[in-house]
Amino acid sequence: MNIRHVGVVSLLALSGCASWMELGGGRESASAFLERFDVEARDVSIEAARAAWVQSTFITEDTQILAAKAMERALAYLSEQARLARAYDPQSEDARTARLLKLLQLSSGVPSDPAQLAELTQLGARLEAAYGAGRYCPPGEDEAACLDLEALEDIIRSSREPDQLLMAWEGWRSVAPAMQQDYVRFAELQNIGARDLGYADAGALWRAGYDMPADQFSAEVERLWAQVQPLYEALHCHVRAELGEQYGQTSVPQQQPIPAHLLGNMWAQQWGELYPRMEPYPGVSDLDVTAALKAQNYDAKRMVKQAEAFYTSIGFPALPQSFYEKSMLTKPRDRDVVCHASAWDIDYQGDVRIKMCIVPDEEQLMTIYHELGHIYYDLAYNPQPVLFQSGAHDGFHEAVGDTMMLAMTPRYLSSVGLAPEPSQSHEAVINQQFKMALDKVAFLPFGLLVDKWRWQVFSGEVGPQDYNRAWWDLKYKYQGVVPPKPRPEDAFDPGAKYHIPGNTPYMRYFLAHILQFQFYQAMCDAAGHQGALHECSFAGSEEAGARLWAMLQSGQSQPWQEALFELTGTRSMDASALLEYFQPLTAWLAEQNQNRSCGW
Ligand code: X8Z
Ligand code: ZN
Repeated sequence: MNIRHVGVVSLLALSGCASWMELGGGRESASAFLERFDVEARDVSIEAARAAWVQSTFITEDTQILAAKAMERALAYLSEQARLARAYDPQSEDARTARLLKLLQLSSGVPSDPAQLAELTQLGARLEAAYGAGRYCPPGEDEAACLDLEALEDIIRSSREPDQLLMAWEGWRSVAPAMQQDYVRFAELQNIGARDLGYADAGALWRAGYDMPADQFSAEVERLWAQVQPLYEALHCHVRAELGEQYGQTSVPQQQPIPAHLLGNMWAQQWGELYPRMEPYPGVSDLDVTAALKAQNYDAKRMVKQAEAFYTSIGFPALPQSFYEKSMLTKPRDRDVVCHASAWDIDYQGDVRIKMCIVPDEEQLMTIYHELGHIYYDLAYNPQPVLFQSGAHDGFHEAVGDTMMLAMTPRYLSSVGLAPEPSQSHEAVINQQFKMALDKVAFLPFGLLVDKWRWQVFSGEVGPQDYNRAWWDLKYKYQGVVPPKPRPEDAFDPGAKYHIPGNTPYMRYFLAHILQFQFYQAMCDAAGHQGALHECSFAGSEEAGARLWAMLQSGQSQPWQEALFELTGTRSMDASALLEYFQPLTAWLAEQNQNRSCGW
């Protein structure tokens, strides 16, 4: 059970009172059981969500304890219900009831021992808080010189001084060693829960959530990676050559992996920040959205309104007023918060919020689009029973907002005043594609490796002494990046990435980066787009919006293959839409790399 993203939890733990069976009622029908569960589950999960919201937006020891307690109650209720659900045979029920039962039966995965469950939720809350409140204090300086993640990320994004970059890169990682011991135990406890359900370990449980056998899912992931790997390697080759020119061949040796602190992102996961310094055709079609946001004095709320306007242009509803009242859009000055962006559906019926520390730049604007994708998914499936209020699979949830980003073509940006009149030249196309690839293609191996690491940790293939070595082995193998300097003995670098202490599964983002191109292609078709895929923007097309909305409304009520089929006409995830989109860039990169020796 992913305790941060539990989704469904509830208050009325039957353990505290006589169960309905003991009261002599006989066994409820499956549908009566599920109806009662739906009512009760809302109650406890809403309480847990409110406590988690307060913890994340006001980190103190007290909020941490309260959030852990609420989560513990919720999970205790949920696992008890999941246990009771196992008394029913889905085979003898109608399809809808059978799916609800199956989802509930598999929805737990926490230890049944109350002391272990309490320990699990406390560790979860403590890890989340440690990340959120993390700071790097340069040695020999006073408190005022300490830097939080946002300040350190700022340096990684904008500095071109290797020493500064190294300071920020190493500095942020200094928050993680203190987490390792907690994380070891946290993983152990999750394994205990998964084994109670009959899974080999927590990784196997996570892989089981995709409407197909877990082994087949692993094979699917490999297949998708094989489709996109050549494009990633071509991009890597070109970026390495460019960085070699900028920092010198000694700092960036060609034919070797790229030092991770030079890629403009704290985790080297998306490289879009490098764009201005390696624009393929300098000055052709200005795509500097950050400069436009700053020049026009955009603030956080206006950026969110801007994103909302995109969604309403495709026929999605306006956001509820409470969204603006209850969201946390900027970083409060007076307290620690978890700045990592997230979207929340507090009550399963319209109390939706986002939590972000928005500053006016392009990356943040894109993240707002991403978060609103989650919010609209929530709003669309709110009429469903809670057990169906999830993405068709978790990658679908992550893909919705990203699909909108693909439709933010230079023409669209120009129409909203964030870019000048677009140029139609081939040079302009390459510029735009290169910029998109720095985010979307560069991300793919990172999206893949985070859970490859976690799966190895859960299975025991990698023990605590090897956590860091295994992390960097994967970074080397898939991304072709290396740490700028040998890492210290006690380093726990995975802990410096939010989703590890935050316990959010990560393969969803890899899948989303494939799926979003499939969604985009289908929406472009619905919008009647003719011509090359990368030229399409479905902004303003209610036809495109209606197709997507229909899929969002179905939530997790059907296997994801069916949801995908309704939108795209195919039942499998496939990278061919991504490859089609990047065709012009693929040809251009092949030319650029002609006399280079690629790989590492
Ligand atoms: O965590 C996120 C979102 C919230 S679901 C901001 N993303 C991943 C990350 O930041 O590592 C979006 C892209 C990948
Ligand atoms: Zn997300």
